Amino acid sequence: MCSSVTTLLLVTAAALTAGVRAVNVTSVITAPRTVLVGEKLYLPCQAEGIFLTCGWDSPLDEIIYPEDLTDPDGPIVPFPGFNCGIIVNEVTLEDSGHWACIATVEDGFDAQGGDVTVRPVSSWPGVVANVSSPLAGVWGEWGEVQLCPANAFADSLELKSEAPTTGDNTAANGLLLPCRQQGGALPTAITSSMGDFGTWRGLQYCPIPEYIDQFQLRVEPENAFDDTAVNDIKFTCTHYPEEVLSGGGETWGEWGDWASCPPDTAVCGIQTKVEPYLGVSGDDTALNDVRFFCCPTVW
Ligand SMILES: [Ca+2]
Ligand SMILES: [Ca+2]
Repeated sequence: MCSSVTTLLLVTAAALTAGVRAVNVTSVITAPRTVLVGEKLYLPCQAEGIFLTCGWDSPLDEIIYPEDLTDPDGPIVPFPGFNCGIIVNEVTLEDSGHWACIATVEDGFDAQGGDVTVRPVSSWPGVVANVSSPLAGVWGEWGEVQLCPANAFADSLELKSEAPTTGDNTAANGLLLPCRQQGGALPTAITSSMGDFGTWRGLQYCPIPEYIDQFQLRVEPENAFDDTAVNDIKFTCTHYPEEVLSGGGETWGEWGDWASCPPDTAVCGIQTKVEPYLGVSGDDTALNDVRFFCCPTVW
């Protein structure tokens, strides 16, 4: 017993001497997060290096150790894939406050955490802004506004676009936005209206647990030949303004400026402007404009 403690101290001392932290805790709660009563609260945490214990310190100042959570049907279970992570299956208002993942060493600890706010289900404040691309096509009609469920936001996007053809081109035709609750579930997806042409270009995801908060459209101006209006979309996610994701559409036209949700909000709804099919002799354009709705991520 004496020798194992000695070994641990020696190894810890060696790690410190080498300029390496003996333990390094990483957690994805780096920004405030809101969840609704009854949702799951995902608390991923990974501890690397030499540590004695690790667990989550709750707002009630109880430390919950994943290794103690042996009942798979219990109210709190270990988070698979994370050595120090836990999942609270149904949050209550008492779970509001600061959560910190803590790993202890012989002479101290390392911790990472963030604030969680739990709201009653009825308190969804709804849309606070809508944002539109400064550059858009001139044809079509606005479709219905579709909103994510309460406390859910678009965390990914898929573009439907028609690859170049020798006939009448339409390029971008529509968008699909999966909505993810801050509690983690993927309950639904929203689209507003869509054109009849094109193929789905693959879902582009924000880094978990972020949401879409900015977009720009690539639009071909009206011309004397074959019009296509919207061709492609780019977007960025909360806390990752430098990481630009692309819809993978067509390449006619120019990129417009960014349309950005206000601070501490993210995309929770969509409305599209689509030109209805004009028949075999018409010059179709399909998708012409996009409007995103923004809801507060913390309230
Ligand atoms: Ca189009
Ligand atoms: Ca056309």
